[in-house]
Amino acid sequence: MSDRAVDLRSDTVTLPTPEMRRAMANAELGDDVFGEDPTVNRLEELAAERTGKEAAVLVTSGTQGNLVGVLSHTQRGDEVIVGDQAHIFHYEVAGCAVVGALQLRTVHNVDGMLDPAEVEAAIRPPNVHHPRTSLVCLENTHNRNGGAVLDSAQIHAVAAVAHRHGVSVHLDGARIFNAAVALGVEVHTLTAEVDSVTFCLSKGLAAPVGSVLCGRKDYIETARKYRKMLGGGMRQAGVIAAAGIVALNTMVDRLVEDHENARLLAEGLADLPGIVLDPKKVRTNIVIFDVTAPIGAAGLLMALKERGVLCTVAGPERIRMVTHYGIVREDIERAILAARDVLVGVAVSAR
Ligand code: TLP
Repeated sequence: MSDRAVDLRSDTVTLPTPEMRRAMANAELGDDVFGEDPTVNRLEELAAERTGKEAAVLVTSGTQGNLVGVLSHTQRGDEVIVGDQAHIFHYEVAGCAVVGALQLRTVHNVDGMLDPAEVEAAIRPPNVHHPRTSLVCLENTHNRNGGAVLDSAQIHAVAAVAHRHGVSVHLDGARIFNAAVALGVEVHTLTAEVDSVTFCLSKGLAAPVGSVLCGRKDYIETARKYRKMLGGGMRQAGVIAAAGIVALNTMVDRLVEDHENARLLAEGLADLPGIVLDPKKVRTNIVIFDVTAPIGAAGLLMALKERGVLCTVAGPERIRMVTHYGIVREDIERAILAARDVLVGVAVSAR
């Protein structure tokens, strides 16, 4: 058995493939702020094509992509509707409030979905006292909802309500390729109804850096200004884009493996004492479960770490594990064995 840690903290820990490293070393470069990096331009064209949008812009991260994406749809003082479990709401350092002077209004997230009727009720009618509702944000797959997947009908249902009221829709599609693979559809079928989408190259697709924001041509022109304002004008960024092109061309189909490993992990964990988890809900590469055992989430995380298995805490009684490129079936078996070792020990000593 290998001594290497089984790192299930995130798919952000993935390392670039040998083909990516070669492409980075050999990339044709120019100054991207002048629009002259041919490799960035190729990546942006490819990203626009995959998402079915007119244009795209390479950004430094998912967080920058969402912030630039939101700013490009809104004015200071507007209100943005997001799910109460959205990454934008929980993990993006209140960028919308700090940089955009935007008010976020939350509606319930259930299995990654927003209830269209609740969204409609949250859209403000014109009134001198109200902020203007200018945007609704969706997330697919949904991180805090355990990698839940939205299909095109669900996205359409929310987008139809927003558009009926003249409100735009931004999709945080950090893991949209996982959603597409889980559903067996092309990404553009999931992005057809949204006005903009951010997706990440540096998660399951294993590129070292970068995300892409896609949308209409004029919208992406606006986004380029906000990207520059936020320090995202990256000059010879073709070294990053080169890996991104390899990611899009070679790393999408293999996401199936990550999903199978996640399901296997969930099935193995669900049987253990003190774990509450429905493996049927695990459709992509994120496994989130509750720990009812007295050890708690922080205690389980530490005990697993001592056994060479790394994960993250998602709440006092909640753990997250993420499968990715570099995690193989044997790692999943090791993780399950380690969790069994800890939790069976806890159950026996509690008797
Ligand atoms: N998520 C990270 C952490 O921030 C929690 C992770 O390990 O999952 N949207 C979604 C849905 C994300 O999961 C993330 C990253 C982002 C946006 C932000 O991307 P980065 O980390 O590139 O800024």
